[in-house]
Amino acid sequence: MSDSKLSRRDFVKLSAVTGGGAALSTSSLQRIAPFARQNYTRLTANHWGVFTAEVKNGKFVRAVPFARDVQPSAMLQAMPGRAYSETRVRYPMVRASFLKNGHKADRSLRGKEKFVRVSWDQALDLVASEIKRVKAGTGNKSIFTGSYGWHDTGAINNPRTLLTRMMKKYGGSVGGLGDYSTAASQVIMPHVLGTLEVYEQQTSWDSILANTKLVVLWGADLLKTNQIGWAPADHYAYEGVSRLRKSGIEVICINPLRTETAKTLKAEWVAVRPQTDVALMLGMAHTLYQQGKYSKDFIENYTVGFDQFLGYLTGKTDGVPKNAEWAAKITDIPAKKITELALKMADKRTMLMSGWAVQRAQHGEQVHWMLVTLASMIGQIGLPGGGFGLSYHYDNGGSLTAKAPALSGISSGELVGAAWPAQDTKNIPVARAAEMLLNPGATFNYNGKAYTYPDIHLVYWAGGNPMHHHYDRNRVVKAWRSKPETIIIQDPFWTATAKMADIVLPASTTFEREDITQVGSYSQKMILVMQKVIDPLYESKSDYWIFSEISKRLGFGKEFTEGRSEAQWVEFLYNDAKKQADAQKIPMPPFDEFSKKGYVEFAPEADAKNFVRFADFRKDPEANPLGTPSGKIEIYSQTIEGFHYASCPPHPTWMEPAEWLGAAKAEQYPLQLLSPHPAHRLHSQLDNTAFRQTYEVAGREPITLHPADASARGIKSGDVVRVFNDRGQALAGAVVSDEVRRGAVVFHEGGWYDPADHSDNPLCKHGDVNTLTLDIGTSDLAQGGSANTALVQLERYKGTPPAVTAFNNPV
Ligand SMILES: Nc1nc2c(c(=O)[nH]1)N[C@H]1C(S)=C(S)[C@@H](COP(=O)(O)OP(=O)(O)OC[C@H]3O[C@@H](n4cnc5c(=O)[nH]c(N)nc54)[C@H](O)[C@@H]3O)O[C@H]1N2
Ligand SMILES: Nc1nc2c(c(=O)[nH]1)N[C@H]1C(S)=C(S)[C@@H](COP(=O)(O)OP(=O)(O)OC[C@H]3O[C@@H](n4cnc5c(=O)[nH]c(N)nc54)[C@H](O)[C@@H]3O)O[C@H]1N2
Ligand SMILES: [Mo]
Repeated sequence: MSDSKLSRRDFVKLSAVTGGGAALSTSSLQRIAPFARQNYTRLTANHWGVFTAEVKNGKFVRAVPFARDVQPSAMLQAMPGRAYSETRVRYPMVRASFLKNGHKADRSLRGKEKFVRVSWDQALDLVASEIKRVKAGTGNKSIFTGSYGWHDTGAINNPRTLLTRMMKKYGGSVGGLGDYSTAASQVIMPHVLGTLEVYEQQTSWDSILANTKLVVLWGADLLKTNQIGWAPADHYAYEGVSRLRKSGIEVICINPLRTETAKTLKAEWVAVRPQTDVALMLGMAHTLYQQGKYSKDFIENYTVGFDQFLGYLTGKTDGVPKNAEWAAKITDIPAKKITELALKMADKRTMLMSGWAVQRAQHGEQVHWMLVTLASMIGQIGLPGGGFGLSYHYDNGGSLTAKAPALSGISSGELVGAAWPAQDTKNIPVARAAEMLLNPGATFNYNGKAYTYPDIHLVYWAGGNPMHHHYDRNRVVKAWRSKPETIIIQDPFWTATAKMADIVLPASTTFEREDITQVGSYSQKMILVMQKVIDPLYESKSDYWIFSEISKRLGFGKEFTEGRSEAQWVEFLYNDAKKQADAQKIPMPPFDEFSKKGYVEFAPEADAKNFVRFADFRKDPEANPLGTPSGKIEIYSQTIEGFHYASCPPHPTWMEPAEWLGAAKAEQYPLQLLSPHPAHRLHSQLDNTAFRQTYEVAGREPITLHPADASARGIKSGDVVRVFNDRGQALAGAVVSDEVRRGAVVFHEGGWYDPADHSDNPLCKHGDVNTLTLDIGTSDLAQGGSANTALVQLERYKGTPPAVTAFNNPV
């Protein structure tokens, strides 16, 4: 989609800032250790896609996208700047008083004091002795290695897996359960559909283009979020969206924000009030029921529990019919429009494409449950181009799946030793991490069982940035400054998390080591060697090297590495995949040939273009039942009924969230805070490059607000504003635009945290949205994070805004 508005605008803006070249200053270049003055190229890949790294005079200067990438991400231009960022952690570092007093050091000084450079031997000895000490004292269950995060790609250097592998060989540790992305849906969907559903291949784009008459983007921004993938992105979705634009197929965007995807596709914009999608869907479902326009055949043959749901829908059980008029009051969409939308969707072949922000909110479980219920009433699930899809916006869902072997990674391994009693409570839902640290011994519910939070004494985080990703920053900081005795961070950069640690281990970036990866989480179209581009900068080391060295000190170095170097693992994993391929008659060259070329490509399966999700179930639900207790779609779940959770009733239900525009609290904090994912970063990653100059406003993270909300506060575009609520406060740069609905503000996640002082409620000078979010679980069922359940107020910042120091190193 090389002609899309998004890409053209980005490339123009970018070349103005970077001159089309590398995003780094000459001064930073000069400080880098001298390399051989060599010119060469290397093929590699990371979350952003496949590219060739150009090296000039020993320096990585440019990432040139893979020739057949239909829409490379503009963010590729930030790659050299990522490698040479001034924020690189250059050496192993230890917090001054921790070096002196060990775990007895004053924890409240975290983030306040200097770090001292130590040798690798000293750092590794210290880490190993801390792990030994805690294990001997309070046991493996007081070591937290949840270590959630979007570290880079690679089957070998997956720091979270390597950390788990190391700790399993040492008797175990407390890990993280689920993710921040889809926590609510991935727990409820197995009850409803028998699959996680959020990570499933979607009905193909070809099927959509040939059959669909109406595409609904339900809180999904395909052009923005498909730039990156968990495995390197193949960008197939851009071809899909490009063809969709030319096809003339009708597109509707239901979103408080008019997205780039909506604009590119000239979609009708339905600016729903945030967090009220369940009410909107109920209003539509009521319309279809009342007018007899729903598929009785589908409901009867493919679902269970519609009758029990009906009592709620019609108001028989609670006296409140969930009709279009009822929904209009909650959603701020006129009843006529709700009726019209419902009838249109039932009338045409419709694909409901939903993103995930809708479920990253309190009661987030209900949204996709209600979407599946609505799609069931429309009755097109399993038909070409019809039904719903929860991953068109992610990992390029809807691409063509190749006939390819699975590339495995180094495994997290088997638990060794009896230190960890056999029980299933050792992992904590990832978004409950601060809660766990603050409330050891407290019980919580999760998916039908009650658990107890362990008492954590040591935290080891490698490849994630909790001081970006976790909600309610002041609360996380409080947890870190009060509870754990030891905090170890392993990252290439001085993130806010690293600044708040005791021991900081400098990981190299993927450009500085060799690895292997599959390309395209769904398409699986290639296996590729991530060739090393440059030598490790400063004293940084690969994650594999670091964990191997610590394992050695813990007494099981050989068991950890299985005697293989990273290069030997690349060959081993390739040959393992080749064994599967040979058995399936999929052509794969011998390793030497592969490693010379750099990649092997796999052809799409013969019928990939015709793939329709749920087609088999549709054809014969008895022969191909779903993995639910009934084998059918569960509109009412007896399993969930048995849990007796007020926060997650047994059928889709509209429940008011703790903070929304209809809450009493909206009088004090009248703006709903949305924190979607940034178009020009991967979470907090790349913010520490010159690339941020392409989106920053007044040197801060932008916040977008409606002209009426802006003028009521005397705010214009370019102003520095203070965003605040009872939990926190942050500065941001105002963007006034009627592309966000009134009453909502858009403040992307991932702006680097930059506290102005060491108080309990410091002003973030740069714009970390999680200073303002609410740290509560989605419900007792999934305990996901509730990013989008937050109200704020906003004012023009008076006086001279303080200088941003987020990208300064603490040494
Ligand atoms: N308000 C709000 N908050 C959110 C969200 C939201 O929608 N709103 N979304 C949530 C979601 S869905 C997610 S997935 C999380 C993301 O949260 P994170 O995944 O924690 O965010 P990243 O910024 O990607 O952090 C990855 C870290 O890994 C480091 N890293 C990169 N490569 C390597 C490597 O090779 N080795 C090591 N050791 N480290 C490496 C990076 O420098 C970075 O610090 O954020 C969540 N937070
Ligand atoms: N460029 C880029 N791409 C990414 C990422 C990134 O950081 N940067 N992160 C990756 C990761 S880890 C994940 S989990 C996915 C996230 O994928 P998503 O969760 O789908 O992405 P978001 O941007 O949070 O939200 C998508 C849309 O939902 C809308 N929305 C918010 N609240 C509501 C609401 O109440 N109702 C409706 N109808 N719409 C609403 C937002 O305005 C936004 O346009 O993206 C992945 N892709
Ligand atoms: Mo995510």
